[in-house]
Amino acid sequence: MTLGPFEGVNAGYVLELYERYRQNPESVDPATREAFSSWTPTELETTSTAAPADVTTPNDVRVVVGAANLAESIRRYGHLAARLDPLGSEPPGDPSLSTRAHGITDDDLKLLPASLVGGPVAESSSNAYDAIEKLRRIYCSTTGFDYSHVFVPEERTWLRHAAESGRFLPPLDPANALELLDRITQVEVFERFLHRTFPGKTRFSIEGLDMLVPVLDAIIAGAASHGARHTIIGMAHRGRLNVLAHILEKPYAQILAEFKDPVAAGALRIDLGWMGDVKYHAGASTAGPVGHTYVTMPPNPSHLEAVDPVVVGMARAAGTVADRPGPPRFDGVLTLPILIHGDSAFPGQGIVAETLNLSRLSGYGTSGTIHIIANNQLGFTATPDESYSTSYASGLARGFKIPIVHVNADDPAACLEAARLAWEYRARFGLDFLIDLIGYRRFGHNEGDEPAFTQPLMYQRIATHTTVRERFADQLDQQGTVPRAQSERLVKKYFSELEQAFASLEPEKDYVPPVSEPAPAGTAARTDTAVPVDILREINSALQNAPDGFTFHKKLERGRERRKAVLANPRERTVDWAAAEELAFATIIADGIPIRLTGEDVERGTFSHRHAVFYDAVNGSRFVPLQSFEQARASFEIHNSALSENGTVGFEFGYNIQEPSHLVVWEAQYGDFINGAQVILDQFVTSARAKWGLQPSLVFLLPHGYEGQGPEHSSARPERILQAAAGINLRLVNCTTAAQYFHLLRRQAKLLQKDPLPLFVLTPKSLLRHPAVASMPVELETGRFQSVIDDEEARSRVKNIRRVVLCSGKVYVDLIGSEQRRTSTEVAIVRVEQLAPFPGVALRAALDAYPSLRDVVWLQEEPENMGAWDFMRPQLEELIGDRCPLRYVGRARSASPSEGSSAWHQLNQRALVERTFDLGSPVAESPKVLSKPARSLTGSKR
Ligand SMILES: Cc1ncc(C[n+]2csc(CCOP(=O)(O)OP(=O)(O)O)c2C)c(N)n1
Repeated sequence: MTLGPFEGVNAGYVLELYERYRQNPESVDPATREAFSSWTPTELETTSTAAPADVTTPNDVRVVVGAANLAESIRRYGHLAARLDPLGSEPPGDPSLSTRAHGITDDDLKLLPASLVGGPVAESSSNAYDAIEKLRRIYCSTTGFDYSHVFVPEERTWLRHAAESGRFLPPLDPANALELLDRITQVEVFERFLHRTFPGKTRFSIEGLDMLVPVLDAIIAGAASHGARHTIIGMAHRGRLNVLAHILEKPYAQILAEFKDPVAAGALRIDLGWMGDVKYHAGASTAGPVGHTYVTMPPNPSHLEAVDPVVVGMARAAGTVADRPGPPRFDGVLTLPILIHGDSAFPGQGIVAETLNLSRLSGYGTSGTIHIIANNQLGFTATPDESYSTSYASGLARGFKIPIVHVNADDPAACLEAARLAWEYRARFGLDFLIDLIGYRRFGHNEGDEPAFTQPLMYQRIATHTTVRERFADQLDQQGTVPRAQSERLVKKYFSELEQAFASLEPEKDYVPPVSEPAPAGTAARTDTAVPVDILREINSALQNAPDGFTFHKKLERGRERRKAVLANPRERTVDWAAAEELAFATIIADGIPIRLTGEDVERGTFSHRHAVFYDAVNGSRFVPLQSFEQARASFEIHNSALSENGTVGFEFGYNIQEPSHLVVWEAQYGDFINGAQVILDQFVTSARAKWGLQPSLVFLLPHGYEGQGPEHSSARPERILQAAAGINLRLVNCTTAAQYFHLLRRQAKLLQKDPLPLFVLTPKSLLRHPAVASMPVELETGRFQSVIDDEEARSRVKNIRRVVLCSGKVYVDLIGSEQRRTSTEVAIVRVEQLAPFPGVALRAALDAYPSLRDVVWLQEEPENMGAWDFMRPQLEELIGDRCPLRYVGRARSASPSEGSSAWHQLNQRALVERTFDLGSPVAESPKVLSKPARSLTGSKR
């Protein structure tokens, strides 16, 4: 055992150990015992320039241990005594930070060598006291370094050295100081101008956190110097306009035009489905690189933190190269994501934890996201005590081993040091970093709000608290660096810039609505998706080529044998759902379109049907056929996701809008769980086009169908999706055959450029392997996706048909497998494969084919207040007119999507089928259907 030159915590630990050994040699392990038998603690004196202390007596050991522990306490808990609040509140402090708490005095420290404290401060100190005082200035000043939770020694050592070396402090020479003063003047004057010009108008001023802008400048410039070419910033309302103006370079004229609200004068394009959004939600991109990097800020809904996974997904996509077969390559250096959080929202919103949890997962990492908490010490009216249970707003980040720097936003140099540390750490370790920028909020939550109602004392202090610009200008004036007259000239300069922009404003011209033109009608319907069987056979056979010596699991071998022959006979129903999906994906990749497929357990597939990834049964190695087949011309990536919906769907949405040329597919474990992502669906996926002119094309695979598995494994809640459907914002499909699925996926890939829309697919569960769902190879070679499928059997007797039943998905299979179907000659079953957009033309054609209709039935498995009924009803009524009545068959209105009992389920399914075919019973006259539970099934005797 070589004990080497000791420093800091090591010294403390070793000396503690040595003291134990001295008192009882048996209390340490044999190797340590042996080392200590020939060692004395004077070996600690290595590099000190101070008079060497002879540390050999027990009392000396106690003093040395005390000194080492004091140094360690300052490093670990110094942030608790740091003066982080610009408003001057007392820091909590910690007893372990006092010298006395360690049983020693300042005089004791003066007799000890500085090397005992260790780190860069030791090198310039004459003794331990001197070094400790320097540590106090570093750790207990206006910066609180909070990194002791970082477990990886290399990272922690780097952070310690970075904090203690002062290497990241900005040089505040005249040039730098003036530049910084100039910047914070620009930031402050912008807000003051808006305040004066639009009194009372909401702008969510940055004031109190003005240093956010120079901090962003420093991070972006630093990252660019390390090779970043694209910065993506996610942020909420606070300070957004200022960041848009000064970091994204959004012209003042455009922002001022938005304050004038020019929509009233004709910019509204409701004809294109565009509704716009409030100005502090708008996104922007720089027209060209700023320094060396482009900067983008995606639009953001009010839902705090919801943009977090979107930004990291965008960053992932921006750094991904996917144009070659195999897995895509990700280069995190190219893209820098920055997330600006609220101090109440960060700890409070679960999506933050979901996003942080993605940060180190393969397939989701960004090589480090820089987080900034814009900490104004309030959330609307709520205080920190009311907002979080952690000590700091940033507490959550500790669990993810993210280094944290708390910094007083009134100390410009400290803020810039934090920024420099952040990007250097990211550049070195490729990991997340968090800056807790602690300031205050000069006005109320918004500018029309009275904050003194709830925070009277705080706002008394704020009323007399000078701005960071004024403080810094004073400081520079006193130092003689920048005279006061010069700083006043800066204020005037920026006021006059804004006044000029305002005077020459032409709101109708300066305001540019981000409208997306819809594709010409019928684009999707005309899309050709057929693939000749010969080509499919070649691709299929290439997909079966496993690496030499690869051992498949025995049970999977049988499936692979079947898969080999899946296209053998063009007219045999051999193509099941999984085969159709794999062939669709393979042909899309062969067309040069990269695919990304993620979701919980997607590699195997929840229902053990996909097996897109094989593991060698002997050595565990991975084989992904879609990454290695010979015809591939683009990458394929598939990732089992973290157990998250809101976070992962947000991530995929971001990936999708950043890389719209990739087919991005997210699969729910069961469709029911998608409501965990309801915020992302509502605020981004289905409304992004109407609010922000974005054109997402994300695909959702949502296992759906009533199979007796209870209320949480039956319904993907199509009613929620349909409620959001408004013509040009999404497609919802519930298709019934493997061939339809094949054409649908291929159509989506082809529409990525021409007519992108999010696609929701209600996918089968038990039907994945059902013969009724399987298709013939020839169906892949001919045709295309059909939004409505007419009843082939009924075609020969159209005049006899009294009832057309319209239905969708699995319930169709229940109908055609029923006894009633075999005997009934008067009922035709028409499948509505696409629910939204409403396939009116195809449905009209189908209904027109039956001249003798007595009624049309909408059949669904879901309760009447769920499923597609509410969406279909008005549109079908309009389509059918007074030709015949429209009736409903389905479960009665219910608070829960399905029964919890499998037997009860079967009862209801049977009743559905019976009512559907029953042309004569009074039930057919009544829209209300379905049984109550039989007493025997409820288990109740009453
Ligand atoms: C998900 C969500 N819940 C509630 C709100 C309403 N709301 C808007 S701002 C705000 C306070 C946010 O506080 P903080 O995160 O500290 O940011 P600040 O406004 O102080 O900058 C609240 C509760 C919201 N916008 N989003």
